[in-house]
Amino acid sequence: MGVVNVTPDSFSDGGRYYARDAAIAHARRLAEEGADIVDIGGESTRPGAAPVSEEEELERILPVLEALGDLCISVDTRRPAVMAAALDAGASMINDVQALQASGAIEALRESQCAVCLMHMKGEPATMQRDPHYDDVVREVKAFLQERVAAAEAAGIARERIVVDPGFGFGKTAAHNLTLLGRLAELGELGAPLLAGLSRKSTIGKLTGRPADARLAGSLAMALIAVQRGATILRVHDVKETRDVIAVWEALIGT
Ligand code: 9MG
Repeated sequence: MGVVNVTPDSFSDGGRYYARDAAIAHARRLAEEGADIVDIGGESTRPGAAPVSEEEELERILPVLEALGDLCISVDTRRPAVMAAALDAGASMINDVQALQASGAIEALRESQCAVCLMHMKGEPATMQRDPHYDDVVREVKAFLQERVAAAEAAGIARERIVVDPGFGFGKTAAHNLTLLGRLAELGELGAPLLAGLSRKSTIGKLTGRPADARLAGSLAMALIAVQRGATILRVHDVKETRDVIAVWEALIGT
């Protein structure tokens, strides 16, 4: 899954794809590099990001989505109205960092056949990194995801449509993220495909001392570890390089 942020203030690319044509060209480049899914987002969820209205979010993503009808597009949104509009415009997947907890979110998806990513986040984006605490981060994230899968299924979203994600960096310290990565296989017990988004995140910055635009090597290491522990979808900025790493690993496990 390649990332396209149609935002002026994303942590990872600093707004380079905010303009419609730049976002479309970037999505096409990621698909050519081997992304099976392109994840388009119009709201930055990094702490401190400026709030965006529903209208603005729609204005950012819909023109991009409409120009990419031939690709498998995921839309990263927390808003039911944006989910519904994105599905009308041809999105195949909704990536919700709030795991369909917003009122009306489940209903927005129920009648469609789209896939949905249910992600764990502790707290709200603006404040989630203020001293997050867990007794056992893996157990708590797993219990949350289990509950959200059950809620989605009970509301009529078939299990085959659901992907789960521990939400690296969303209300988690670097130590929490490393524990989750190390024990990622335990989340495989939920029986849903596992998505991991570690690309360029601050834990890599903490481990390597590098800024977001110099975290490629760290991101590739994280991606490989995630796949080895059961992730089947990687949300990444650097598709070509990630593909190469996974191809080398797959050649080895195929021997
Ligand atoms: C939107 N977004 C930013 N980081 C993410 C992650 O790790 N997972 C998912 N599903 N979405 C993310």
